[in-house]
Parts: sequence; C-alpha cells; structure tokens
Amino acid sequence: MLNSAKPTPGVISAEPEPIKLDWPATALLIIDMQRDFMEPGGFGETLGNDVSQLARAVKPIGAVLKAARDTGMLVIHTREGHLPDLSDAPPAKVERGAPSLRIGDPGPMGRILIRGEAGHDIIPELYPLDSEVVIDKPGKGAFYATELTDVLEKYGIENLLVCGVTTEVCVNTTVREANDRGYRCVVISDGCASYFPEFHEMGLRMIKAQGGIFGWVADSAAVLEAMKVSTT
Ligand code: TIU
Repeated sequence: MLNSAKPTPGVISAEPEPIKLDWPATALLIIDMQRDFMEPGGFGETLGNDVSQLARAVKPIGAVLKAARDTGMLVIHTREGHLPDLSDAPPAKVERGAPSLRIGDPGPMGRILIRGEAGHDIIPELYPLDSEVVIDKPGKGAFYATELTDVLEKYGIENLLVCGVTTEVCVNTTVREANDRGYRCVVISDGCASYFPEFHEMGLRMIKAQGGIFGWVADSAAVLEAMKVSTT
C-alpha cells in the first residue's frame, strides 16, 4: 500500500490523503482493456508501441473486478473504437502519425479499432458479464459522445474507482472529464499501465498533485482492503 499507516476500516489509503467512499454511490470504471491495446497486431502496436508493457495491469484489475462483483458494485467497462464507416472518427485522428496500419485498415485481429472486430473486444481475463455496463466511446475520454453521464445518474453514482489503459491517455482524459463533472475519482495505480513507464508514473502524479487536483491514487491492495467493509 502507498501509505504505511494501518488502514482505517472502509477508508482507502490513498494519496494525497485517505478517502472514505459511500460504496453504494461508487462504481468501478475499467478503461479500454481491449485486445487492440493489449495484444500484438492491434492499434497500440501499429502506433509503434511495446504492448507487453500493459500486461502488468491485468491481475490487479482482475482482483478489484472480482471484489466489485462480490459486493454488487456497479461495473462499467469502456471500449475505444469507431463505426465501420468511420463516420465517428475525425480525420485528424485517422490521419495522424505514421502507424503501420491506420484505424479501419485490416489487421490480424480484424479492422483496426473498429467496433465488432476481434481486436476491439475486451481481453478474456476481464470480459464483462452480461449484467455489466459497456460504454463504446469514439474518443479518449469516456464522457465524450457517450451515454456515461446518463448511466452514472441512473445509478446514483458519485465516486469512481478508475483503472485501465493507458494511464496518460484514456485514463487521464476520463479522470479529467469526471473531475470537471464533480465525480470523485480514485485511480488504481497498479491497475493502470502505459506503453511508457515514465508517462504512467507522471500520469498518476499529475492526478494526485496539488491536493488531488484531479483525484486520488491508491494501489489495488488499498482499494481491496477498504472494500472489505463495503457491505458491512
Ligand atoms: N495510444 C495510447 O496510449 N492510448 C490510446 O490510444 N487509447 C487509450 O489510452 N485507450
């Protein structure tokens, strides 16, 4: 755990300070744990990245996901991707850089970052249950052009446990969007990963700096410890 002090039951040992959450008003938000980012042959690799850097987040997310399922917490998964006709993919996104394959091109896991293709799907280890919410998003943030706000309002959610990939891209963008909308975000440090370890580190520091300017950061052990009393 980040803080060496003994945790108070139900309080997450987080930085910059411990935080107690109202559990029924808390959801687990898992960002973009898709084959396109995690596996060779997908979008992440076409951008020139070493996708093996992301594998470390799977187990911690799996542990928190299990605890969320056991305690009946609302679980929301997101997937970044586009419609087959690319009508929701801005040219600025499709055309940028010099990837080996562009969004919509055929790859080994189907068309790159296109909804319904194998690469767009969530990795088997963290596959959503039918009862869980899956948000398809065309952007980096999970609020932009999605129904996420409606879902959170419907379930009375005020707090988000956030994890997924990548730390400085879709996780950070979503946390910033959530912060502006008034949600408390606790980012699970070992449940996030980046193709660039130094960006992961800085991405987390940016969130918790200045008194938690965007939110709180805690590791999965601290979150799991606090969740033990979530239903008592
Ligand atoms: N490239 C990169 O680091 N991330 C993305 O393109 N999307 C997400 O972070 N999901």
